[in-house]
Amino acid sequence: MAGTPEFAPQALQTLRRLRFSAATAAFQIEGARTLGGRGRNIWDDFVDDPGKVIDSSTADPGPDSYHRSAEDVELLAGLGVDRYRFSISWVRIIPDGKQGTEPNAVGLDYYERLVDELLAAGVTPEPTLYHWDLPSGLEATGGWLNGDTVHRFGEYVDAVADRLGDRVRHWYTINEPASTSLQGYALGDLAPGRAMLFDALPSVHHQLLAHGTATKILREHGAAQVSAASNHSLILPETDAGADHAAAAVLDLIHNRLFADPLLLGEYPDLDALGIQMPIRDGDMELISTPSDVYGLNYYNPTTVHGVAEGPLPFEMVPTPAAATTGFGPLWPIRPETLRDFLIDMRTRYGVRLPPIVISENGASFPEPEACTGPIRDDERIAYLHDHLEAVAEAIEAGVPIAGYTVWSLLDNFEWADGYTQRFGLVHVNMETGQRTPKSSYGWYRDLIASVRP
Ligand code: IFM
Repeated sequence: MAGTPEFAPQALQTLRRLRFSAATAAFQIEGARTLGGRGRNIWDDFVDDPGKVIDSSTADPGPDSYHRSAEDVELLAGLGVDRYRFSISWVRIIPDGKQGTEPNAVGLDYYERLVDELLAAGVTPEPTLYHWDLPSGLEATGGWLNGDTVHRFGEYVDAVADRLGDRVRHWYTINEPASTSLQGYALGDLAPGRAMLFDALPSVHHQLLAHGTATKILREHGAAQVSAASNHSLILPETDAGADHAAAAVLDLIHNRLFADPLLLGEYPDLDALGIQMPIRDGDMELISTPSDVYGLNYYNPTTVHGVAEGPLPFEMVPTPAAATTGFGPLWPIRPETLRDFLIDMRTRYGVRLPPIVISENGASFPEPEACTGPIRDDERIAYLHDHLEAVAEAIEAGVPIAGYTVWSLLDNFEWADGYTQRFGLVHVNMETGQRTPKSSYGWYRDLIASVRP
């Protein structure tokens, strides 16, 4: 195709070392919110609260993968990905999330069928156990602010591992704990929609404990690879002023190090300046830092901040200077070299404690129509993915261990508070009919994967 970016031969050679995947998440693609004995989660509550989702969409039916998963598997097989990162809905398995609830066989059957279909198609399943969809019954008792949620998560993981552990060897535990703590509990723009600012931070500790708990359980069930999927961003000061540098250091602390340090070093960074005390009990830090086989890292864009002298937070996010932006506008700039720089920083910060990184999400949304009659030419997405993969290759060449790369997303889907207004898919989905139409980025990713295979 004219204008399609090419990789340099050295970059292509480097990319041969990666395993390739594409990702989705249960609430964003399944629909069928009231079927199969499924219970309610915090996103059901969020979408049913008028005004919370920008276009009032409810994720149901959305891509309707609950009924159309066979088509998704066919698309994955056509793409030639090594793996598929999907998520399991907690409330399809334990509908009320509570202690002592019998696991729901219909929910387990659904995921077992999906796993079997993937394996039959030669695609390795890599499910995520928690992608933001906490049972509503647990949010009512404090959600991730309550340490008891960790035990309930352990029971759910046990039920899933009992059913799937003989076939699934690769797992993600908790997706983007930073988004849940910062946007869900501190600021409230994601479910559960609380706005507790720094009081939200115990939710960090409990999610990390849930990760450690799940890791132990999954290992007992023979898992070969377990990891959280942590979202990170390179934080840039707006100017060289001391106040902007100080603001960048604070956001780097609470967005990046607050999650990576305990996972990789077994300790929190110094939080005294923020007046935060984590509810740490004996043995917690060992559990959280149970060695992971890989470090799952979601990366989309850098974040630029400006120091704020007085206010509830010591920083304010401002647009990053960039040649181009995604469908989200100036706060979601396209700066691929910041992925390379962030990966190199990870290696510098964590040295030999850093296991191979898997890029567990990377991708971009661009304005695209709801209905399409033929393939959509999404050259901007191709350029975004190409340039970020080039950044990954450069990081590998600079000595960062990187084992895999995952596109977000296989399908257009429900983009949380942004509803259907942001489309991330390699495959266009008509949200009225569920019809799937591969975009040109699908063909591009397929050809790239084919070209780096022996
Ligand atoms: O859609 C989300 C996904 O659920 C988590 N990571 C970021 C994606 C794009 O915003």
